[in-house]
Amino acid sequence: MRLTSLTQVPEALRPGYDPQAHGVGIVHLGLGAFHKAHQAALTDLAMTAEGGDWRILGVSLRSPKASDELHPQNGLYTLIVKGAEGTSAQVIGSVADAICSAGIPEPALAAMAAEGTKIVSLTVTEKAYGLDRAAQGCDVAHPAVAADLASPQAPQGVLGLLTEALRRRRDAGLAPFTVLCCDNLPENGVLLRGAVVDFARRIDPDLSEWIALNVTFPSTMVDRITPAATASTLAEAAELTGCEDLAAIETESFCQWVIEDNFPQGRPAWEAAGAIFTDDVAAFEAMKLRMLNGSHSMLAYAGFHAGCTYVRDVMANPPLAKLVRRHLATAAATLPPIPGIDTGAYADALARRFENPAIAHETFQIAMDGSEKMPQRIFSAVADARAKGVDCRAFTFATAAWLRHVSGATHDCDAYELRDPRASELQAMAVGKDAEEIIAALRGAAFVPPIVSADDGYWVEVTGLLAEMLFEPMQDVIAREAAV
Ligand code: CS2
Repeated sequence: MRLTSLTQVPEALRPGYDPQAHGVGIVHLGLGAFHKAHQAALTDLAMTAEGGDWRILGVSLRSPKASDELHPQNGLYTLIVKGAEGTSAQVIGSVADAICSAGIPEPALAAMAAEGTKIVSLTVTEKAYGLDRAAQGCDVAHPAVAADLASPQAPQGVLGLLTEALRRRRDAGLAPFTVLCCDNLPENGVLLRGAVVDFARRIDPDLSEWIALNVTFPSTMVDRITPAATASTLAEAAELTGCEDLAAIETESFCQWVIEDNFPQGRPAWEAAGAIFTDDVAAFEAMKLRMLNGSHSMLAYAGFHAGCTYVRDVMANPPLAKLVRRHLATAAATLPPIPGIDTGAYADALARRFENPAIAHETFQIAMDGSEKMPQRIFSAVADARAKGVDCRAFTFATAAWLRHVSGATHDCDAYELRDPRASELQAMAVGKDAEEIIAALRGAAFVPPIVSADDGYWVEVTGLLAEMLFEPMQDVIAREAAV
């Protein structure tokens, strides 16, 4: 097939507006597949519905791969949507351009400080924030935070970039931008606000006060299952559009965005794209983190070690699928009621999404960064479960499966990379150790909340399960667990 450029895509697949006629109003930090499938796609729909200068300058913080792919395509890319109703493709026009700030922060800072920029949004994953969650401030031991505190005018990390750009705006007499965190963290706006205000205080107390008084950090809940793009994604995009596209991505049809409406400088008409604006994002976020993400983490660890490459393989394995259902029900039982939400129906919908045969979502991908994910996905639910008398077996099972993964080798001794910012700390705790030793070390780790660390009954159960998982094939442990 002879492929053309994306600018020549058939009319029906083009953005519903002329991208060039719209200015940039958003700088996005963390230009990955998730941003392209979620916020950029919804901004595209919002501009189709109501216009506005809301195009996005995408910034990758670490690798130039995304900008190398998107820049030559004028920011255009194909979004392939795979649902029960079939597969469709659409070219997204909301990304105006893409740059990489690694080692050269100036263009990103200049864009964030530009008068037209009203929003800086972020999807940088949990580990990039340098959050000290206990104190809700910045973690000065985090390498990017420490480096940015030492040279605040040439920042590399998100706290440094946000703070320096806000300083420039204040000094230029410009209104601040709204900071929109779109990562899977509880009350993500509140957490990020605390970290930025604390970071700025360490450099310039007046700036910190100006930020605290003038900058809004709405919290959000974001949801769309988006696997990393592969060669087959690009081949499918070429087939669907007739165009060559190095930046194509694929995602599910489900998409949810719950946002606190606090944008003093304005925002796109995201409600026209289906976003929900509410004052109570925290309740939605807790539900999503504990149910979707918590069961995702459990099934990623247990599934990967039971030979399931993709989430859909887990759901096709009856004992594992039963444990996913158990996890969803347990997580739901820890939540306070949310008006208008039936958590049973939400659990059913999640199971169907996980089963989606068209989505190849790797368990190994979800297994990444466990030490950054377990606190809000599993540990935060334990205290509520105890208070409500909910059986914690689903959580002890998930915790043991995560610790099994930390060993870095399968039951058949195939080694894999432990992808976690605390990989060396975790492996020092776990490799060559027995279950008791691993648990004793883990209970002292800073990322385990004290109330969970002190729960002897919890750890007795984790120890028993981990001992089984260290000695037996994971499939056998799963089969026994599901038979209960
Ligand atoms: C997943 C999430 O990789 C992970 O840890 O649990 O990325 C999940 O797919 C998204 O939050 C879905 O919205």
